[in-house]
Amino acid sequence: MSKRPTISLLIPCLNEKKTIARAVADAKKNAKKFFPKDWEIVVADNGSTDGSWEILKKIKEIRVINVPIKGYGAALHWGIMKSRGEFVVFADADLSYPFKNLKKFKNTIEEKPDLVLGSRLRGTISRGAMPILHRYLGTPVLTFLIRIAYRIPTSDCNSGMRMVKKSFYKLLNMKSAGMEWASELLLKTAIKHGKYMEVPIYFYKDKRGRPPHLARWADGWRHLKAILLLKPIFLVLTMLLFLVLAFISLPYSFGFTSFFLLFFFVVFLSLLALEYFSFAIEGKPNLISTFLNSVPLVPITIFLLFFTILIILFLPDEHLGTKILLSSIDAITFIWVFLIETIKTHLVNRLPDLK
Ligand SMILES: Nc1nc2c(ncn2[C@@H]2O[C@H](COP(=O)(O)OP(=O)(O)O)[C@@H](O)[C@H]2O)c(=O)[nH]1
Ligand SMILES: [Mg+2]
Repeated sequence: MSKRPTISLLIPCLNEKKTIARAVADAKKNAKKFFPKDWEIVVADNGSTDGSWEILKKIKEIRVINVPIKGYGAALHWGIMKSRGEFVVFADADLSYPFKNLKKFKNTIEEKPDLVLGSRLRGTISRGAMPILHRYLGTPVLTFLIRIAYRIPTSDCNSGMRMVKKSFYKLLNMKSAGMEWASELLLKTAIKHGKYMEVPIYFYKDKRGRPPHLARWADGWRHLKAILLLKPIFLVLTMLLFLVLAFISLPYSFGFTSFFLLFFFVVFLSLLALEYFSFAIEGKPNLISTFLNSVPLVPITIFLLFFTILIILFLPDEHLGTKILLSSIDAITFIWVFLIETIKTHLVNRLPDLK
């Protein structure tokens, strides 16, 4: 096998027949210019059915990988794991991130970075390239949250052009297959104290003339969830916030107090479930999993249910609010115990797959 190249240029592709050939040509031109004889191009195709695959098969000097799982994160994960370069630079197939940006990434290599992010917001964004909502709301809000919570000096957390050191990437134990893979990569770099750098890049309007794959609200929510879940302290803070709000609203409105109390309870149970779930998946016990494994959850819940039903029965109807609050707490507890018990039977104590 030939010598390992310094750089792999990776392009994720799902149904991009209009632009894929030009994207690969742009990658090739700039790879030759900035890394003569020291590059490879990898395209991670996600089961394109529009003819992209047929186009790719005809192009020389590239490697096309068939990714069996759907999702932007899956495509990039597969691509990075199959890349041979010491560093992997990736960018969309829609011609929005020109590969002339490669020069900036190249200049960082001597500083031995683990992750270099191409910042559009510190670079040059051409007219109409980024929807107003993303440029002035979505990306800045998520970026701000990540900066304060993870202490990583990022200016554009959603950028789709980045360079990662392959040996570092392998340590990250990545999980997300969707767009939130991008947040996971950034956050885990912060958690693992990887060397993080940024370079300003050019960002153009994509040339494919159809809507992006990105589902704005669903993907935004998934990014936010990734940000919250990688640091459970956020859930603790949210919980405390609801408790404070419940306390503040107490003299004014029983309705609001109940509302905040219920949300406090929901976040609290979510936190416990999350820790239990991570124990079930990773197999490493934590404080909460040890506790939940040692208490008889089902009998305790049944006892609590009876107890509250009695209160609801015997409390006069003027206390309708209290009755509704208690019923809601019961219902939530019931769902939660059901969830935890299902994790126990289906994940923790499941039968092995015997062939
Ligand atoms: N969303 C999505 N993109 C994929 C997938 N597989 C490959 N891609 C590629 O990932 C890149 C990013 O997608 P794009 O629609 O441009 O997202 P946006 O730039 O965030 O609006 C494109 O090159 C897609 O072709 C997939 O399953 N889902
Ligand atoms: Mg794009």
